Amino acid sequence: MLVNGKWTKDWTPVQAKDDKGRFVRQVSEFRHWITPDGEPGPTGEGGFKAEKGRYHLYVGYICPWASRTLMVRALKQLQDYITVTVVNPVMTDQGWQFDGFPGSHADELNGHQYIHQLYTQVAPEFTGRATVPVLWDKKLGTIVNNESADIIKMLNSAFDHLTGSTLNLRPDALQQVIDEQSVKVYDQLNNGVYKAGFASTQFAYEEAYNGVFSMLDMLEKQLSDGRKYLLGADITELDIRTFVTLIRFDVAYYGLFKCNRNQIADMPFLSKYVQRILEIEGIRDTVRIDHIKHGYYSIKALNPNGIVPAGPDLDIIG
Ligand SMILES: N[C@@H](CCC(=O)N[C@@H](CS)C(=O)NCC(=O)O)C(=O)O
Repeated sequence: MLVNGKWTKDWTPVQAKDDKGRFVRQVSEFRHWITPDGEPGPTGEGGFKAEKGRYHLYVGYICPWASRTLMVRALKQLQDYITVTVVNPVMTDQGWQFDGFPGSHADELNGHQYIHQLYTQVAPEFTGRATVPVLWDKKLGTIVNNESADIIKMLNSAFDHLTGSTLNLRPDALQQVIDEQSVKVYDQLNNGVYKAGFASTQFAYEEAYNGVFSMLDMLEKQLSDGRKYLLGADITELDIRTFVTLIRFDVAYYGLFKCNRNQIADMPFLSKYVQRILEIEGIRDTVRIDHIKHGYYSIKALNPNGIVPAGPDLDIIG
């Protein structure tokens, strides 16, 4: 991580822990919003008007948080509006690096070698972890936002007047239920698998493991009435938040994070649901199993010898 703008090498995936050994995730720092007219959003400053070609996403295919921004970019047909750079999924002792892995890119925009250099370019005294995703403004040469929960919301509406997209991932009538369920899905599933993987006590691990599987059981039941998506016939933000963890589950979380009661492949409704979402136009391009596998298994604290498991076979990806 960065401390007063200087890279410190003792990177550990356990960002912080509480008195019971629970993993605690860092709060994001850059919280401006792109809006149709450049007016300020719910947080941060104004001046970030939606414009074609002005904004850029730095992402990793390994990363569920970054991947949800890629999913919304695809669903909202923003590929021609927002450009993308993909980092190398293998974590180095300087954090995320550009280039050097099939499907990753050099940083053509800013010419950096590492993601942390983007942060110090904008905030020379930055203290914190240099995470992806980063939503970058090419015009002002700055970070707009590095919190994927904000980014997926702004991409859902800020460009609609330019793209003509009518898909709404947060319809008014569902916003409350999306937000309520998202809190639980985040706590028990998205972040729950990390809490299991990075627990530093048996207690914290078992607590997280139980949370993960009670959520998966609940979601399996929710889908068992034949509905297409979690809240009915149409895809919403809740599906995107859920999918990014489900698609990484069998290949990374089941083994590396010890979430091993069963795989998603053993849950028929969830398996079909994952498949259904993968088949939506543009979504398969946001998923690279090789990045996910090599990336997670490069976390030295959990897998010191760096051996990447051969299995499981994932029929689902094709
Ligand atoms: N709150 C952030 C979290 C992003 C995050 O934790 N990204 C991870 C990759 S999955 C990262 O870049 N970690 C690097 C580090 O912790 O040093 C978001 O959702 O955008």
